[in-house]
Amino acid sequence: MDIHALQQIVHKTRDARRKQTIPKFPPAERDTLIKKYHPDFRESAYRPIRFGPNEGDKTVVELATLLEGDSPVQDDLDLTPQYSTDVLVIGGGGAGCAAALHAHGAGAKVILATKLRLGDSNSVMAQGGMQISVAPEDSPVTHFLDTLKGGHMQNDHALLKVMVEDGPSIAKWLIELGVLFDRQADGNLHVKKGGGSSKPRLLTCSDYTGLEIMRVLKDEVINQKIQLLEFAAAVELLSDDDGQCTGAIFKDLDNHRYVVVAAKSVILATGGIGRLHIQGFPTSNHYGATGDGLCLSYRMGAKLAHIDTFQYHPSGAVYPEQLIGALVTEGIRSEGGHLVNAKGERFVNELDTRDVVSSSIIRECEEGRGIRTMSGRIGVWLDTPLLDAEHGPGTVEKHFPAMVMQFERFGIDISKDPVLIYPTLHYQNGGVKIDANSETNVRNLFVAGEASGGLHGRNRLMGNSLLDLMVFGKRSGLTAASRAASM
Ligand code: MEZ
Repeated sequence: MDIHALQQIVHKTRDARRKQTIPKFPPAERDTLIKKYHPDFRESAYRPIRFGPNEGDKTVVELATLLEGDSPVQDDLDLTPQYSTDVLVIGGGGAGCAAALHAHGAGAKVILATKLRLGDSNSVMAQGGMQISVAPEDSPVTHFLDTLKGGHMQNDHALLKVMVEDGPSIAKWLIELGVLFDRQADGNLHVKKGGGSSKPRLLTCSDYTGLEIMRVLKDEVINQKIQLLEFAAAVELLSDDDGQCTGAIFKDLDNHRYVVVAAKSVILATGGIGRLHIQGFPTSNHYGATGDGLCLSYRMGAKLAHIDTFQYHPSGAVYPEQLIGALVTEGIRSEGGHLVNAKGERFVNELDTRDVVSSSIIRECEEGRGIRTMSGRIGVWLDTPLLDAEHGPGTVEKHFPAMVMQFERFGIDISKDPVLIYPTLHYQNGGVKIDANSETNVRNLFVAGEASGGLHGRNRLMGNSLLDLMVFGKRSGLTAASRAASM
């Protein structure tokens, strides 16, 4: 049967599904599912990674191979710096831009180096919004508690406290810079509800929130004339005799020469690891997401937190082939989109936390209730046309224009037909351990954004990443600048 014939089952079963009540997973079943389908899940709060083939844990071995890899830099490399600066920011996504802008604003000389071009990052691909407690019925405390619950109570409390408390001032900063968040008819910010959150808290720019934020941040970095080194892949950090970070070595991807940058403080904002396809999963990540920050800091002796946990976003595209792994925003489930198996049944509360929803999709597929494509991929349906059926024609097009365009290129109209989805490797929950000012245990080495770990515990809630980038980008930028000024 071709994919279009298979899609018909979703349309045919819609009325019955609307009446169906979705059982909430009892805690016991939930835990069993998480453990069964997420072999990287651990109960303990923090378990240092142990290396070695006897560990029997594929993720650990994959990580060990990455972290314990040899440095590409030869011992006799001339370390005379070609550039020197107060603050060196490595990474041109949301955290890197925020860090560079704040350090520059505090008077530091800043160089922003990035492996690809300014803005090439997971941040531009963030679709569903940014969690900030701005609604009258909400508060940073509620945001704290929701995030703690979503993170299986393993979040670093100090980091989480500053993230939720700094949130409202970050919204103000972004609006002043020119970010066009969605608004209600009365002009107030429009906040939406997202998975795992008890209150509406998502600030959105339609379904391209990250892209809009990055439009503004990139412009600002350019307007402020912050010095850029593009196509510069960081391959090693530098340190002095006291073990303090003093700069980095880059490989210029144009001419393959090494470039040495001396800096009083260094901020790593290199993002995640999805392109390494941990456990063989497809990924929603951009091509630069290869865990560079983890390797660089690990080789400097930085501590890691929760690095054995990754987020598999429930809805990665499965069809067409060209979109495999691409993100299909959680926003669609937040607006009421059903997940449907081959029998036309719902099988999970679509707004449960991502680890639970992903686990249950994998269960449906493993137990024979998945839908197979002609090329042998498997997935379940996300009933996107339901939104038009429930809220009126044009709803999908109005609220998810980027998603509509993404599928339209391949002749698929998501307001008419459901999309096939399967979990996709989306986010590195853990990373380099930092304090509330984003500094690691290596003095003058700061890490911000997805490369850092601890804040989200073992499972990140939708929309908390964009806020993380801005809060810790800002904190790292300000602290690195004041540290440099004191030297
Ligand atoms: O925070 C995210 O990962 C997010 C909002 C993703 C999405 O589904 O849109």
